[in-house]
Amino acid sequence: MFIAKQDPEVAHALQRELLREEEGLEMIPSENFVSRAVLEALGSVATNKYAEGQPGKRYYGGCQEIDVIEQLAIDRAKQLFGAEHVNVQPLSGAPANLAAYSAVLSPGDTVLGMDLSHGGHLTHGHPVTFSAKIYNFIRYKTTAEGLIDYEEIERMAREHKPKLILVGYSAYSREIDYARIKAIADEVGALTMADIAHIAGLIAGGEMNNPVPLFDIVTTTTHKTLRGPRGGMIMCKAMHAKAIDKAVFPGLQGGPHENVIAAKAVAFLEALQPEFKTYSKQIRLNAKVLEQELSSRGYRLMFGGTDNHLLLIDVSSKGVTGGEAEKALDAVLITVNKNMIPDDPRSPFDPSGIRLGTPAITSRGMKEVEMKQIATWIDEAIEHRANEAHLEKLRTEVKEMTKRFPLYPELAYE
Ligand code: DSN
Repeated sequence: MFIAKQDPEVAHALQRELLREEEGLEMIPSENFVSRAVLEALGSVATNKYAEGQPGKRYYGGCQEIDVIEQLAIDRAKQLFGAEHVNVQPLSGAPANLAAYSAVLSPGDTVLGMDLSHGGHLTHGHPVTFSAKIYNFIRYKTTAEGLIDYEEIERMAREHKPKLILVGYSAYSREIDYARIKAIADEVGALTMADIAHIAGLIAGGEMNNPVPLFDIVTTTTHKTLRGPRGGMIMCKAMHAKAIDKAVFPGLQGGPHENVIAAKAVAFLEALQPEFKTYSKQIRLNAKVLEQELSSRGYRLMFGGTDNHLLLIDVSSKGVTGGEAEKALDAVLITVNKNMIPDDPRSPFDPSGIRLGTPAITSRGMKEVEMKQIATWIDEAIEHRANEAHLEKLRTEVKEMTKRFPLYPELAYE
């Protein structure tokens, strides 16, 4: 590796990060492990090129090969999701959402979106965001049973007459009835938008409902269940194509990151293969096993369980905060994130829950039997969090298991 000679400090940190990813169990549901082919595309010469504009219509010369790459990414995404129009240039999920809003909304317009603590996302109108300063976000919540409250959405839509109704979540673990939302939107004359960042891979693999044929706009990241590079994408009906493209560039962004777009193209080709269906099915099977194993040990699962890749768990009944549970699991090389639960009485810095998921460990080839073992370790780590000897024993066991599922066998930075 050139980097080892030229910059040993960065090389060393990368080597340590590689080791951390290999030794541990990555269970943050928004993370995944890309293939070597995706890594190669990310580190390719396409990073050198400016290509503002669209394939075939650029503001810079020398874009002939970049056009081929970006068109491949667009065509493959269209095929994967059945989209009429795709823009692969958004730098990530938050800019994709902002571009989508600015394409179809005027300042002051009303948007109906899910409350963050009920499984929504910051960019769906949380007061700390820039978009909340521009648009009038009204936020709906889940029912007392923890499910999407379609009747309440209908009531709120009739009352507030939003220009846009937004679904798609970052901690909600259940299926979404897109047809029902579309019917509500049609009744009040609203546009529909789904943010499928978390579940895009499950939709591509045919494991979850696909909003793309129904909704006006669908945004996603490409690095979660879709197992591509860190980036964003917007799909829409042909009637919104021009507005979406203009909102991304020149509205919000400059030159697209064409190395990332090359990596998106590679990841989409991978997602079109039959093995990806098997992969996405296994993600859900694994999440189901964790659901059963953890609820049988007395953990309270929000939303009553999971239909997708993630679990939101209230750990307060175990006498710990989300932050304490995250730390206990970190100590045994299991990486999760602390997370708010619906109407959490605690602060976001140390909430009542943890959120965990199966996309990354499933990419390593782990299946039901490993999930049972992992559930035992999670429970033991939380229960014995003050017992360093016990934590050391669990760390050793985790390392022994992860060794059996090599991640990047021939990769080294130093
Ligand atoms: N930060 C991402 C997540 O972890 O869900 C969403 O943007």
